[in-house]
Amino acid sequence: MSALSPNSSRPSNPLASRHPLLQPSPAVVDALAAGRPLVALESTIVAHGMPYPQNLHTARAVEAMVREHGAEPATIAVIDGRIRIGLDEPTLERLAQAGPQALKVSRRDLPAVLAGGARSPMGATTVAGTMICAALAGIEVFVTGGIGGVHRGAATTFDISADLQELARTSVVVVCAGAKSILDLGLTLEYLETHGVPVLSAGQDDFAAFYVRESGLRADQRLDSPEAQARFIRAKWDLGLTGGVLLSTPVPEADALPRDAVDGWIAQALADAAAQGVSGKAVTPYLLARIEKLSGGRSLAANIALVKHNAEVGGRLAVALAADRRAG
Ligand code: PSU
Ligand code: MN
Repeated sequence: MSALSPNSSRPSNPLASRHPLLQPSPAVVDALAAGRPLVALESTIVAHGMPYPQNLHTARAVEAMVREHGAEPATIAVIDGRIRIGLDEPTLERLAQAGPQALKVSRRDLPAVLAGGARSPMGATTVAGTMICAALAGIEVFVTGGIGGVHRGAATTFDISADLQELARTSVVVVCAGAKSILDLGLTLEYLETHGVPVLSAGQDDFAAFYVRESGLRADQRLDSPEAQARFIRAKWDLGLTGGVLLSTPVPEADALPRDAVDGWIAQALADAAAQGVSGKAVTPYLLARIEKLSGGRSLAANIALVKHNAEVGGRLAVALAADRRAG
């Protein structure tokens, strides 16, 4: 593990000093050595959010998009009891094929996939899980599709994603296309406000609603340029205000789905989940898969398009944040 690579004198694991369980991919090691900014990507979206092989193709396309905009992608997962920062091709393939057999890893689940060392189950990190690992690795920007939030009916189920609490405490920017209306978007924004999480929007005034561009709910502030976003983020963290920032950007117009159709699929998926008694961490993956079926795959195409767009926004932001730090 600690061997030097043959063609250089740099250590093979520059992240070991940050935490001994962090294991960067060779591409991430190279990016760190070159001073290229990193963008974290989650793995629950791969294992639990999309079917094989579209999940694998999407993961690759998203990585390529980040690279195209000047940053290095680092897909995060827990494999063989180590926190992988960047996955090489065979490992990404393994995770994509494992699908729902991989453990869905949020904050509370991290010990379960680390405690057994190499015998631990494979772990696909959620937004919360990925934020924790990204912060450990010193990565400031993280791109996902949609975040978890306050579920409809949370007043009785208490179902509020750990993603929101993580945004409150962990200093990483999460770029997303808002959240699906399987959630209560109004309550999700209220929760974020209570916990002091700024919600920025790029490209429109509204917080985005995943397959649909507008949610009817305003973000706190619209900041279209990566430079303006970077200044806002630095201003927050320079004040000692730890915690995340949510940056929402809408699905590209050409790929957005009709609101009425989406509302119908979501209502049906929620009714099916209730009839089946689905609960706990199974709820979100169940709803995602159900909506894909009900939409005849249209939701998947929109999902892929929006994640790629988020990767462009996140890649540009990572470059601007790195420049802002250098300008200091
Ligand atoms: N929303 C999506 N796609 C996803 C997820 C959410 O549109 O793949 C995943 C993310 O990994 C998110 C997790 O962090 O689901 C939230 O799960 P829960 O609601 O159980 O906290
Ligand atoms: Mn939940």
